Amino acid sequence: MSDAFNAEVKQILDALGVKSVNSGATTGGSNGWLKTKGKELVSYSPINGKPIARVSMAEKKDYDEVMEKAQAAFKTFRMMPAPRRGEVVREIGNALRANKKALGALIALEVGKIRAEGEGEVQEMIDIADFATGLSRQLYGLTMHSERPEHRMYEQWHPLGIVGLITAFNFPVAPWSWNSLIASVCGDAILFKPSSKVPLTSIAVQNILAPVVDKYGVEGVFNMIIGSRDDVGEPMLHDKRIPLISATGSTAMGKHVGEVVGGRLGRSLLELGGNNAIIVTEDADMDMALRATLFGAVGTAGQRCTSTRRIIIHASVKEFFVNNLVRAYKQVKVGNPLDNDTLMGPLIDEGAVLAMEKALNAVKSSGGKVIYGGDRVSVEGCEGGHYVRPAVAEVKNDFPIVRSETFAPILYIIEYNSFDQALELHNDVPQGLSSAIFTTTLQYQERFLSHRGSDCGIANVNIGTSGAEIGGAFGGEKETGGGRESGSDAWKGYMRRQTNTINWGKKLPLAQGIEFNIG
Ligand code: UN1
Repeated sequence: MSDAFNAEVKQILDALGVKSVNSGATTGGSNGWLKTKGKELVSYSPINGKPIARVSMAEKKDYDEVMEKAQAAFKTFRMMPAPRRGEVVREIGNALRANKKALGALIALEVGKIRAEGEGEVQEMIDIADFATGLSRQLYGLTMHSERPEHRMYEQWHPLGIVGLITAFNFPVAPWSWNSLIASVCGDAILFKPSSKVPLTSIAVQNILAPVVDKYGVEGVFNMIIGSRDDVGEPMLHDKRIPLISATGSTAMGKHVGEVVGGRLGRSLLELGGNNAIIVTEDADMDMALRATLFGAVGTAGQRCTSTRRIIIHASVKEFFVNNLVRAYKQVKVGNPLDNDTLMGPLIDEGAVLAMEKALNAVKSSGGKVIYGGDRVSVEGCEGGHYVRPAVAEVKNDFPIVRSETFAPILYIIEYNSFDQALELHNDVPQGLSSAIFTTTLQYQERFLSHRGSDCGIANVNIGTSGAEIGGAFGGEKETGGGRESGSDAWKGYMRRQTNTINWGKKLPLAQGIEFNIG
């Protein structure tokens, strides 16, 4: 690796206060870092497989210490008026704005996304900060008309407590912001456990927040802990002091979270795997459909939960579409994500490359055909990185491999003849996160969006499956877990609702007209 690259890495880390060895736990602010002494966790860059920096992981005793601080902080923080909490979040948004370039570059370095997508992830954080700031003045409850005279009935929303947050490597910090910035205007404290594949980006975010935490005296609200499953992950799931666990990851992981948290009647908010498809009808605008497919399937090297995994295409336009798609794929520059002309960076690690190869072998053994890509790519100056060529394969929707999510840039092409069949194929997978249709026919569009259409949490028309805006509720159905985070009224998941009925009269009428008198 060149000296220029090493100099750039140093510059990114210095700009964000990431050291060569970092503490694995903080209760927030410049004084919140614990002196963790656990096993050393190395963060390797997928760009070249080399270590970037290290973290001494938190142990169970650190977890206990952080939880105690979080509990105490929650008691104070919930007393702060919500609009003031919104001010804290507004300043966090401004701090993120000031650090957008550096943090975007660190995401590129640690996750392997291209710079533009790294900065895009930071932009999501900034956008949700703005949204949450406005929301801090709009945590509205309803008022109802009581059935009893001289009674008033309404509902109000109270802070919930400590929100446990577990996230995946592919979006190391945007889901942190959807959850933490909304939960904090709601008056909650947060305990964040990032993926141990990408700890440095989360450490950098804590450094960015620190001056705001100090200024408002909110240590204990934005907690972060990096530790093993045994020391941190499992204790979080079992901890009755955490009323809500919000988790992003695989369906297998989500089932475990749901079982454990459900077992103690806690709440869980799950954002799990997707198997997102685009239906391309015979009259679709092919140029738009091709561009959306390219971004959806190749963007983030196919490692978004919203990545496009299946194209369900009318037989009459399949050949045209596939030929043009392959032509576009051939022009995708795979390489160092920090280089400006790269369109696709590496996969996260060797395991991801092996999973991709295994999936493509399964395609072949089921009778499918790999039309393009799937081979490893060696990138000059980035030996040791995990580069592949994005793949396109012709398959049947009922191949077992097509029904499961492979977190890699593999796009499955599935042909249909009638629109009924397209909808059936579309919904015939276990997952239900994002979906799209490209069509110029109103009837197809509306059927896709109707209750008989897409069964996903997100359904788009003439827009791809990935790159959702923060303003809508984000999440999906079936094995995607049912959770909703980010915009719309997802904030309600981070609060507890209380229904209040007040009798301002001199009598005590019972509801349902019941008479209950002595004598
Ligand atoms: C994820 O992959 O976990 O809609 C989140 C999108 C992004 C978020 C993806 N806004 O693609």
